[in-house]
Amino acid sequence: MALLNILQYPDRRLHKVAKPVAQVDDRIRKLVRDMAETMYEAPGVGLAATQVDVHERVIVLDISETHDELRVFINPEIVWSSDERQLNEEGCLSVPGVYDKVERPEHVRVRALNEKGETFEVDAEGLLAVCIQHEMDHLTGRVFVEYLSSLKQNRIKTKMRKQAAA
Ligand code: GNR
Ligand code: NI
Repeated sequence: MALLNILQYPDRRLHKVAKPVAQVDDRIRKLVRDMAETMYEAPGVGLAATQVDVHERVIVLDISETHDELRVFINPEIVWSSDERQLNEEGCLSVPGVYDKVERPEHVRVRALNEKGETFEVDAEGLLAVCIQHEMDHLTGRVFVEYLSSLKQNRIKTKMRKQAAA
């Protein structure tokens, strides 16, 4: 097991687009274990491979209070999303200390591979739906602050650069 370094916004590597995993093998299973350890230690409810500078479509999530319900999504795709929207306060391990409201579909149906390389689908709503969409955005190079006004984005960039320099 190993703790991985989490890239901090604004870092251009957070905007790279992840490639699909070609084969779910031991290398991917080790990445999943290390990402889970990094997420629990942070602590966070989710982590995308992009955040640890690995540009492959891998996500780990655990929204349980007991931190014992790890969910792994490899090559996730949203196969359906609702017209209904929800407005939720989001945060991100790559933008620590920043929280703001983002509107997203309330329900999504996601198809992905598990750690054994088997296809599964899950219907998600509420916080799970928010987190899946937040993590899938990371895989396409999008950080949640990009949904905010450019004024807010510039303030966040300035604040993060000051924190990084301190
Ligand atoms: O830990 C996290 N909490 C969170 C809260 C609301 C909406 C999304 C998230 S994801 C975040 C961890 C993270 O940055 N994942 O990419
Ligand atoms: Ni995030």
